[in-house]
Amino acid sequence: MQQAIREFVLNLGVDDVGFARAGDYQNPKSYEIRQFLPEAESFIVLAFKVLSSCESPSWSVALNGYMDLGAYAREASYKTARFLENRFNAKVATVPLSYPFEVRHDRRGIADFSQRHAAIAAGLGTFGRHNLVVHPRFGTRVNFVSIITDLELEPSPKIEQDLCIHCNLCVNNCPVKALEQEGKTNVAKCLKNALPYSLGTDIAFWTEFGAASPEEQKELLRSERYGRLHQAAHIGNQYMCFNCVKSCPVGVTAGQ
Ligand code: B12
Repeated sequence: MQQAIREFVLNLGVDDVGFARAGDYQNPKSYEIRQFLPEAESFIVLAFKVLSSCESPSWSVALNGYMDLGAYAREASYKTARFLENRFNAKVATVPLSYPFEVRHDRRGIADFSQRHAAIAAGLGTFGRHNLVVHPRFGTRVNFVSIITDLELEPSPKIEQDLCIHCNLCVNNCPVKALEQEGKTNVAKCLKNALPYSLGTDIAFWTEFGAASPEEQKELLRSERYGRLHQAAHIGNQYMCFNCVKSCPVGVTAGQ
């Protein structure tokens, strides 16, 4: 069964796949894995190499590479889940690459499930100094999605070796010094810089709009700021910084 799933996933063009038992999923801030699928026994993590075009000097091209990855990952996750249902009569729960997640006042900006912890449990990498998962072949340039299932799958061996080379380039290249504290990204700093057109900016814009005169309101709606907010609302995450990923030298030549 394991081999059939691996072959199916790799034949879709997914770059790597790992397996873990439900009990191996550990994250104190996450919901319990059985909240997503009460019969959960195992989970499968798919790894997607980030396109080299994500390092384009053109911001729109770089972001488009991530959007391509997101669209493809969604399709691959759905196809894999359907394969498990059809072939093995399995129950499945697909967990998103990024959004949606529950919006709650008591867990602001925290997703329901951690793809990074799932990837590590499934033997797909180890945490680096930038708090991202470093894959043995693709380094930092990799994203993950998980599929939880009631199938009993043999877990992949975990990676014991530290894959981060501790060069500190990610720390030094972070424009807002969000990685100074080892093991903890300063989320507020990273968010403000990497996603400057997210909810906080939206609220600030509309607060200013509400207090403005009709003429000022017209100007605000014609502004570049509003244009970027409007676009972000359509495309979802409008990332403007990729420095911690781009500066990582681990696995730079893999799969390019
Ligand atoms: C929210 C989120 C962010 C937030 C917060 C990041 C963080 N350190 O938690 C922001 C917008 C800042 C962000 C930035 C980035 N992210 Co991000 N992000 C996520 C997302 C959607 C959810 C993370 C989460 O809440 N997990 C669930 C909780 C239970 O587990 P946790 O991760 O251990 O918990 C963290 C959060 O709770 C967070 N947190 C705590 N309090 C608060 C408060 C607020 C307001 C926020 C926003 C977060 C937050 O801090 C915890 C410890 O890190 C995941 C996808 C996923 N579902 O895992 C991708 C994910 C972690 N991100 C990813 C990537 C690639 C990035 C960026 C490179 C994107 C970019 N272009 O800039 C940067 C890297 C920043 C860094 N070096 O840390 C990848 C990582 C891949 C890898 N190789 O490891 C993931 C796994 C997406 C994916 N499916 O592949 N991200």
